Amino acid sequence: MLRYMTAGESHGRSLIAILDGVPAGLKLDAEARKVITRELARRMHGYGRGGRMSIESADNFNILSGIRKGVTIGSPIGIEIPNKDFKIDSLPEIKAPRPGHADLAGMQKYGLKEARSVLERASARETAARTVLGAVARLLLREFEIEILSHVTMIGSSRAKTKHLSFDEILELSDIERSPARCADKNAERKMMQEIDKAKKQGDTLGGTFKVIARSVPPGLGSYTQWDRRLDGELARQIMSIPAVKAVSIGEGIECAALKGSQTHDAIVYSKEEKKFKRTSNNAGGIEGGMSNGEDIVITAFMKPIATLANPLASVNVYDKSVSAAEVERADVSAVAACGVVAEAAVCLTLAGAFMDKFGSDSINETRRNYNGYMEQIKSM
Ligand code: EPS
Repeated sequence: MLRYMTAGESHGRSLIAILDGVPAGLKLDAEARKVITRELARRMHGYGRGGRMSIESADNFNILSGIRKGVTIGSPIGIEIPNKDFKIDSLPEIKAPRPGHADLAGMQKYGLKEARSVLERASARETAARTVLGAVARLLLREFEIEILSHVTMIGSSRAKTKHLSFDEILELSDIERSPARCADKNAERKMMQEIDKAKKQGDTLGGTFKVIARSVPPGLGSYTQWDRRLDGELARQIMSIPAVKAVSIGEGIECAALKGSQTHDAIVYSKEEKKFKRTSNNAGGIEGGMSNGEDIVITAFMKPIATLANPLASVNVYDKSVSAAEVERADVSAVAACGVVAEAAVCLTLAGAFMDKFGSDSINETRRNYNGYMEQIKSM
Protein backbone atom coordinates (compact mmCIF):
# COMPACT_ATOMS: atom_id res chain seq x y z
CA MET A 1 0.00 0.00 0.00
CA LEU A 2 1.41 3.38 -1.05
CA ARG A 3 0.43 6.18 1.33
CA TYR A 4 1.62 9.70 1.80
CA MET A 5 1.25 12.67 4.04
CA THR A 6 2.49 16.24 3.93
CA ALA A 7 3.10 18.90 6.59
CA GLY A 8 4.22 22.50 6.59
CA GLU A 9 2.97 26.07 6.30
CA SER A 10 3.46 28.35 3.30
CA HIS A 11 5.84 30.64 5.23
CA GLY A 12 6.90 28.14 7.88
CA ARG A 13 10.42 26.72 8.09
CA SER A 14 9.83 23.84 5.64
CA LEU A 15 7.38 21.63 3.86
CA ILE A 16 7.68 17.96 4.78
CA ALA A 17 6.51 15.00 2.71
CA ILE A 18 6.49 11.30 3.60
CA LEU A 19 5.90 8.49 1.12
CA ASP A 20 5.44 5.04 2.60
CA GLY A 21 5.29 1.82 0.58
CA VAL A 22 7.97 2.42 -2.07
CA PRO A 23 9.69 -0.90 -2.84
CA ALA A 24 13.35 -1.46 -2.04
CA GLY A 25 15.67 -1.19 -5.02
CA LEU A 26 14.44 2.00 -6.73
CA LYS A 27 17.27 4.37 -7.61
CA LEU A 28 16.94 7.74 -5.87
CA ASP A 29 20.37 9.00 -6.89
CA ALA A 30 21.69 12.16 -8.56
CA GLU A 31 19.69 11.39 -11.74
CA ALA A 32 16.51 10.96 -9.70
CA ARG A 33 17.21 14.27 -7.95
CA LYS A 34 17.20 15.87 -11.40
CA VAL A 35 13.73 14.42 -12.06
CA ILE A 36 12.45 15.79 -8.74
CA THR A 37 14.03 19.21 -9.44
CA ARG A 38 12.46 19.22 -12.88
CA GLU A 39 9.00 18.49 -11.46
CA LEU A 40 9.34 21.26 -8.87
CA ALA A 41 10.48 23.66 -11.61
CA ARG A 42 7.53 22.67 -13.83
CA ARG A 43 5.11 23.43 -10.98
CA MET A 44 6.63 26.89 -10.52
CA HIS A 45 6.34 27.70 -14.21
CA GLY A 46 3.29 29.04 -16.07
CA TYR A 47 2.01 32.37 -17.34
CA GLY A 48 0.10 34.17 -14.58
CA ARG A 49 2.04 32.80 -11.61
CA GLY A 50 2.70 35.13 -8.68
CA GLY A 51 5.83 36.57 -7.03
CA ARG A 52 6.50 33.64 -4.69
CA MET A 53 7.82 31.59 -7.58
CA SER A 54 10.78 33.92 -8.07
CA ILE A 55 11.75 33.50 -4.40
CA GLU A 56 11.82 29.70 -4.11
CA SER A 57 14.15 27.49 -6.14
CA ALA A 58 13.38 24.08 -7.56
CA ASP A 59 16.47 22.25 -6.37
CA ASN A 60 15.87 23.27 -2.78
CA PHE A 61 14.94 19.91 -1.16
CA ASN A 62 16.57 17.28 1.02
CA ILE A 63 15.86 13.55 0.93
CA LEU A 64 16.04 12.70 4.63
CA SER A 65 15.18 9.01 4.82
CA GLY A 66 14.30 5.79 3.02
CA ILE A 67 17.50 5.53 0.98
CA ARG A 68 21.00 4.14 1.35
CA LYS A 69 23.69 4.92 -1.21
CA GLY A 70 21.10 6.43 -3.54
CA VAL A 71 18.77 3.39 -3.56
CA THR A 72 15.47 2.92 -1.68
CA ILE A 73 15.49 0.34 1.12
CA GLY A 74 11.74 -0.17 1.60
CA SER A 75 11.37 2.22 4.53
CA PRO A 76 9.36 5.49 4.35
CA ILE A 77 10.88 8.21 2.20
CA GLY A 78 10.99 11.58 3.94
CA ILE A 79 11.66 14.75 1.95
CA GLU A 80 12.04 18.29 3.25
CA ILE A 81 11.56 21.43 1.15
CA PRO A 82 12.92 24.38 3.15
CA ASN A 83 10.97 27.61 2.54
CA LYS A 84 13.22 30.48 1.52
CA ASP A 85 10.32 32.79 2.40
CA PHE A 86 10.27 31.61 6.04
CA LYS A 87 8.65 34.45 8.00
CA ILE A 88 5.49 33.00 9.50
CA ASP A 89 5.85 34.68 12.88
CA SER A 90 6.23 38.19 11.48
CA LEU A 91 3.31 38.11 9.05
CA PRO A 92 0.26 40.28 9.78
CA GLU A 93 -3.13 38.98 10.89
CA ILE A 94 -5.81 38.34 8.26
CA LYS A 95 -8.83 40.14 9.69
CA ALA A 96 -11.18 40.10 6.68
CA PRO A 97 -11.45 36.49 5.41
CA ARG A 98 -11.23 36.00 1.64
CA PRO A 99 -14.41 34.65 -0.02
CA GLY A 100 -13.65 31.36 -1.77
CA HIS A 101 -10.70 30.49 0.47
CA ALA A 102 -10.50 28.31 3.58
CA ASP A 103 -10.18 31.42 5.79
CA LEU A 104 -13.61 31.76 7.44
CA ALA A 105 -14.67 28.12 7.84
CA GLY A 106 -11.10 27.30 8.97
CA MET A 107 -11.24 29.94 11.73
CA GLN A 108 -14.62 28.67 12.87
CA LYS A 109 -13.48 25.04 12.80
CA TYR A 110 -10.21 25.51 14.71
CA GLY A 111 -11.35 28.31 17.03
CA LEU A 112 -8.81 30.79 15.60
CA LYS A 113 -9.27 34.54 16.08
CA GLU A 114 -8.08 35.50 12.58
CA ALA A 115 -7.26 33.68 9.34
CA ARG A 116 -3.43 33.79 9.10
CA SER A 117 -3.09 30.41 10.83
CA VAL A 118 -5.61 28.94 8.39
CA LEU A 119 -4.23 30.27 5.15
CA GLU A 120 -0.65 29.32 5.98
CA ARG A 121 -1.59 25.65 5.71
CA ALA A 122 -4.49 26.00 3.23
CA SER A 123 -2.15 27.74 0.73
CA ALA A 124 -1.37 25.94 -2.49
CA ARG A 125 2.28 26.05 -1.44
CA GLU A 126 1.50 22.58 0.01
CA THR A 127 1.31 21.22 -3.52
CA ALA A 128 5.12 21.51 -3.77
CA ALA A 129 5.27 18.65 -1.23
CA ARG A 130 2.88 16.54 -3.29
CA THR A 131 4.93 17.33 -6.36
CA VAL A 132 8.15 15.85 -4.91
CA LEU A 133 6.29 12.70 -3.87
CA GLY A 134 4.64 12.51 -7.28
CA ALA A 135 8.13 12.66 -8.82
CA VAL A 136 9.19 9.60 -6.80
CA ALA A 137 6.00 7.82 -7.92
CA ARG A 138 6.78 8.85 -11.50
CA LEU A 139 10.24 7.26 -11.23
CA LEU A 140 8.60 4.08 -9.99
CA LEU A 141 6.12 4.04 -12.90
CA ARG A 142 8.93 4.71 -15.40
CA GLU A 143 10.45 1.37 -14.42
CA PHE A 144 7.39 -0.10 -16.16
CA GLU A 145 7.32 2.41 -19.03
CA ILE A 146 4.26 4.25 -17.75
CA GLU A 147 4.41 7.97 -18.67
CA ILE A 148 2.18 10.86 -17.64
CA LEU A 149 1.73 14.33 -19.17
CA SER A 150 -0.66 17.25 -18.81
CA HIS A 151 -1.70 20.12 -21.05
CA VAL A 152 -3.96 23.11 -20.57
CA THR A 153 -7.20 23.10 -22.59
CA MET A 154 -8.84 26.32 -21.36
CA ILE A 155 -7.99 29.46 -19.39
CA GLY A 156 -10.82 31.92 -18.79
CA SER A 157 -12.87 31.83 -21.98
CA SER A 158 -9.98 30.83 -24.31
CA ARG A 159 -10.32 27.20 -25.35
CA ALA A 160 -7.66 25.10 -27.08
CA LYS A 161 -8.58 22.84 -30.00
CA THR A 162 -6.62 19.96 -28.52
CA LYS A 163 -9.39 18.17 -26.68
CA HIS A 164 -9.21 14.87 -28.53
CA LEU A 165 -5.46 14.60 -29.13
CA SER A 166 -3.60 11.53 -27.91
CA PHE A 167 -0.43 11.42 -25.80
CA ASP A 168 1.79 11.17 -28.90
CA GLU A 169 -0.13 13.81 -30.82
CA ILE A 170 0.31 16.28 -27.96
CA LEU A 171 4.05 15.57 -27.85
CA GLU A 172 4.37 15.93 -31.64
CA LEU A 173 2.36 19.12 -31.83
CA SER A 174 4.17 21.16 -29.28
CA ASP A 175 6.89 21.33 -26.70
CA ILE A 176 4.57 21.84 -23.77
CA GLU A 177 7.52 22.29 -21.45
CA ARG A 178 8.55 25.47 -23.29
CA SER A 179 5.01 26.74 -23.66
CA PRO A 180 4.18 29.63 -21.30
CA ALA A 181 0.66 28.35 -20.62
CA ARG A 182 1.46 24.63 -21.08
CA CYS A 183 -0.98 24.62 -24.01
CA ALA A 184 -0.49 22.72 -27.29
CA ASP A 185 -2.66 25.11 -29.34
CA LYS A 186 -0.54 28.21 -29.99
CA ASN A 187 -3.44 30.43 -31.14
CA ALA A 188 -5.46 29.63 -28.04
CA GLU A 189 -2.37 30.12 -25.90
CA ARG A 190 -1.93 33.67 -27.18
CA LYS A 191 -5.53 34.44 -26.25
CA MET A 192 -5.06 32.82 -22.84
CA MET A 193 -2.07 35.07 -22.14
CA GLN A 194 -4.01 38.16 -23.25
CA GLU A 195 -6.86 37.19 -20.94
CA ILE A 196 -4.43 36.71 -18.05
CA ASP A 197 -2.89 40.15 -18.70
CA LYS A 198 -6.35 41.72 -18.74
CA ALA A 199 -7.44 39.94 -15.55
CA LYS A 200 -4.24 41.08 -13.84
CA LYS A 201 -4.95 44.73 -14.75
CA GLN A 202 -8.44 44.35 -13.34
CA GLY A 203 -7.18 42.77 -10.12
CA ASP A 204 -9.01 39.58 -11.04
CA THR A 205 -8.14 35.88 -11.42
CA LEU A 206 -8.91 33.14 -13.97
CA GLY A 207 -9.62 29.43 -13.78
CA GLY A 208 -9.60 26.86 -16.53
CA THR A 209 -9.30 23.23 -17.49
CA PHE A 210 -6.45 20.86 -18.22
CA LYS A 211 -6.03 17.26 -19.24
CA VAL A 212 -3.79 14.61 -17.73
CA ILE A 213 -2.96 11.57 -19.87
CA ALA A 214 -1.25 8.37 -18.66
CA ARG A 215 0.20 6.03 -21.26
CA SER A 216 1.12 2.31 -21.12
CA VAL A 217 -0.95 1.57 -18.03
CA PRO A 218 -1.61 -2.20 -17.94
CA PRO A 219 -5.22 -3.41 -17.77
CA GLY A 220 -6.49 -4.37 -14.32
CA LEU A 221 -5.29 -1.60 -11.97
CA GLY A 222 -8.02 -0.85 -9.43
CA SER A 223 -10.96 -3.19 -8.96
CA TYR A 224 -14.72 -3.49 -9.40
CA THR A 225 -15.00 -5.77 -6.35
CA GLN A 226 -15.23 -3.05 -3.69
CA TRP A 227 -16.21 0.65 -3.93
CA ASP A 228 -13.01 1.98 -2.42
CA ARG A 229 -10.81 0.03 -4.82
CA ARG A 230 -12.21 1.69 -7.95
CA LEU A 231 -9.42 3.47 -9.81
CA ASP A 232 -11.64 6.26 -11.16
CA GLY A 233 -12.88 7.03 -7.64
CA GLU A 234 -9.33 7.24 -6.30
CA LEU A 235 -8.09 9.39 -9.20
CA ALA A 236 -11.01 11.78 -8.74
CA ARG A 237 -10.43 11.99 -4.98
CA GLN A 238 -6.72 12.72 -5.31
CA ILE A 239 -7.21 15.33 -8.04
CA MET A 240 -10.21 16.97 -6.32
CA SER A 241 -8.06 17.41 -3.21
CA ILE A 242 -5.78 19.84 -5.08
CA PRO A 243 -6.74 23.40 -4.03
CA ALA A 244 -9.15 25.12 -6.48
CA VAL A 245 -10.05 21.94 -8.42
CA LYS A 246 -13.84 21.78 -8.51
CA ALA A 247 -14.56 18.86 -10.85
CA VAL A 248 -12.88 15.87 -12.44
CA SER A 249 -14.08 14.08 -15.54
CA ILE A 250 -12.69 10.82 -16.98
CA GLY A 251 -12.62 10.22 -20.73
CA GLU A 252 -15.66 11.85 -22.33
CA GLY A 253 -16.93 11.98 -18.73
CA ILE A 254 -19.64 14.56 -18.20
CA GLU A 255 -20.33 14.75 -21.94
CA CYS A 256 -21.38 11.07 -22.03
CA ALA A 257 -24.44 11.97 -19.97
CA ALA A 258 -25.99 13.53 -23.09
CA LEU A 259 -25.04 10.70 -25.49
CA LYS A 260 -26.54 7.31 -26.28
CA GLY A 261 -24.83 4.11 -25.13
CA SER A 262 -23.94 3.26 -28.72
CA GLN A 263 -22.16 6.62 -29.04
CA THR A 264 -20.41 6.32 -25.70
CA HIS A 265 -18.87 2.87 -25.36
CA ASP A 266 -15.69 1.78 -27.11
CA ALA A 267 -15.87 -1.28 -29.38
CA ILE A 268 -13.40 -4.10 -28.62
CA VAL A 269 -11.02 -5.51 -31.26
CA TYR A 270 -8.13 -7.99 -31.06
CA SER A 271 -4.69 -7.43 -32.59
CA LYS A 272 -3.15 -10.83 -33.43
CA GLU A 273 0.29 -9.29 -34.06
CA GLU A 274 0.40 -7.63 -30.66
CA LYS A 275 -1.65 -10.38 -28.93
CA LYS A 276 -3.64 -7.57 -27.42
CA PHE A 277 -7.26 -6.52 -26.92
CA LYS A 278 -7.80 -2.92 -28.03
CA ARG A 279 -10.54 -0.33 -28.50
CA THR A 280 -11.59 1.51 -31.63
CA SER A 281 -12.08 4.68 -29.55
CA ASN A 282 -11.32 5.78 -26.00
CA ASN A 283 -14.40 7.58 -24.70
CA ALA A 284 -14.03 5.67 -21.43
CA GLY A 285 -10.68 7.40 -20.87
CA GLY A 286 -8.95 4.10 -20.17
CA ILE A 287 -11.13 3.04 -17.24
CA GLU A 288 -14.06 0.61 -17.21
CA GLY A 289 -15.66 -0.96 -14.16
CA GLY A 290 -13.29 0.93 -11.88
CA MET A 291 -10.24 -0.67 -13.56
CA SER A 292 -7.70 0.44 -16.13
CA ASN A 293 -8.46 -1.24 -19.48
CA GLY A 294 -5.06 -0.80 -21.15
CA GLU A 295 -5.95 2.32 -23.15
CA ASP A 296 -4.53 5.73 -22.24
CA ILE A 297 -6.05 7.10 -19.05
CA VAL A 298 -7.47 10.52 -19.91
CA ILE A 299 -8.65 12.92 -17.23
CA THR A 300 -9.98 16.47 -17.44
CA ALA A 301 -9.87 18.65 -14.33
CA PHE A 302 -11.71 21.93 -13.82
CA MET A 303 -10.04 24.63 -11.74
CA LYS A 304 -11.87 27.62 -10.32
CA PRO A 305 -10.25 31.08 -10.38
CA ILE A 306 -7.93 31.58 -7.38
CA ALA A 307 -9.73 33.14 -4.42
CA THR A 308 -7.27 35.91 -3.55
CA LEU A 309 -8.29 38.96 -5.60
CA ALA A 310 -6.14 42.09 -5.91
CA ASN A 311 -9.46 43.90 -6.38
CA PRO A 312 -11.17 42.16 -3.48
CA LEU A 313 -14.78 41.17 -2.86
CA ALA A 314 -16.67 42.34 0.20
CA SER A 315 -15.98 40.68 3.52
CA VAL A 316 -16.30 41.44 7.22
CA ASN A 317 -13.70 42.44 9.83
CA VAL A 318 -13.82 39.52 12.25
CA TYR A 319 -13.03 41.70 15.29
CA ASP A 320 -15.61 44.49 15.02
CA LYS A 321 -17.88 42.93 12.32
CA SER A 322 -17.64 46.08 10.18
CA VAL A 323 -17.89 45.85 6.39
CA SER A 324 -14.40 45.46 4.98
CA ALA A 325 -12.80 44.50 1.67
CA ALA A 326 -11.33 40.97 1.79
CA GLU A 327 -7.66 40.86 2.68
CA VAL A 328 -5.24 40.93 -0.28
CA GLU A 329 -2.35 38.48 -0.20
CA ARG A 330 0.32 37.88 -2.82
CA ALA A 331 -1.22 35.35 -5.25
CA ASP A 332 -1.35 34.11 -8.83
CA VAL A 333 -3.62 35.52 -11.54
CA SER A 334 -3.91 32.02 -13.02
CA ALA A 335 -2.29 28.79 -11.84
CA VAL A 336 -4.01 26.41 -14.29
CA ALA A 337 -0.69 25.33 -15.84
CA ALA A 338 0.84 24.64 -12.42
CA CYS A 339 -2.29 22.84 -11.31
CA GLY A 340 -1.86 20.47 -14.27
CA VAL A 341 1.63 19.60 -13.03
CA VAL A 342 0.32 18.97 -9.50
CA ALA A 343 -2.46 16.81 -10.96
CA GLU A 344 0.19 14.80 -12.82
CA ALA A 345 1.78 14.18 -9.40
CA ALA A 346 -1.60 13.09 -8.03
CA VAL A 347 -2.08 10.74 -10.99
CA CYS A 348 1.46 9.34 -10.54
CA LEU A 349 0.75 8.68 -6.86
CA THR A 350 -2.63 7.09 -7.58
CA LEU A 351 -1.35 4.86 -10.38
CA ALA A 352 1.81 3.89 -8.49
CA GLY A 353 -0.42 2.97 -5.52
CA ALA A 354 -2.74 0.85 -7.66
CA PHE A 355 0.29 -0.71 -9.39
CA MET A 356 1.89 -1.65 -6.05
CA ASP A 357 -1.44 -3.07 -4.82
CA LYS A 358 -1.55 -5.35 -7.86
CA PHE A 359 2.11 -6.34 -8.22
CA GLY A 360 3.52 -6.00 -4.71
CA SER A 361 5.72 -3.35 -3.18
CA ASP A 362 8.44 -4.96 -1.07
CA SER A 363 11.21 -5.02 -3.67
CA ILE A 364 11.30 -3.72 -7.20
CA ASN A 365 12.55 -7.07 -8.51
CA GLU A 366 9.55 -8.83 -7.02
CA THR A 367 7.23 -6.16 -8.44
CA ARG A 368 8.85 -6.62 -11.86
CA ARG A 369 8.54 -10.44 -11.74
CA ASN A 370 4.87 -10.18 -10.89
CA TYR A 371 4.28 -7.56 -13.56
CA ASN A 372 6.07 -9.59 -16.28
CA GLY A 373 4.20 -12.75 -15.30
CA TYR A 374 0.86 -10.95 -15.43
CA MET A 375 1.60 -9.42 -18.85
CA GLU A 376 2.43 -12.93 -20.15
CA GLN A 377 -0.80 -14.25 -18.64
CA ILE A 378 -2.80 -11.58 -20.48
CA LYS A 379 -1.08 -12.37 -23.79
CA SER A 380 -1.87 -16.07 -23.45
CA MET A 381 -5.60 -15.47 -22.86
C1 EPS B 1 1.91 29.10 -3.90
C2 EPS B 1 2.43 29.77 -2.84
C3 EPS B 1 1.75 30.91 -2.25
C4 EPS B 1 0.88 31.63 -3.27
C5 EPS B 1 -0.01 30.70 -4.07
C6 EPS B 1 0.66 29.49 -4.57
O1 EPS B 1 2.77 31.65 -1.70
P1 EPS B 1 2.71 33.17 -1.17
O2 EPS B 1 1.46 33.26 -0.36
O3 EPS B 1 3.97 33.36 -0.36
O4 EPS B 1 2.71 34.05 -2.39
O5 EPS B 1 1.71 32.33 -4.19
O6 EPS B 1 -1.08 30.27 -3.29
C7 EPS B 1 -2.30 30.85 -3.47
C8 EPS B 1 -2.53 31.80 -4.33
C9 EPS B 1 -3.37 30.37 -2.62
O7 EPS B 1 -4.45 31.02 -2.64
O8 EPS B 1 -3.17 29.40 -1.90
C10 EPS B 1 2.61 27.94 -4.47
O9 EPS B 1 3.72 27.58 -4.00
O10 EPS B 1 2.07 27.32 -5.41
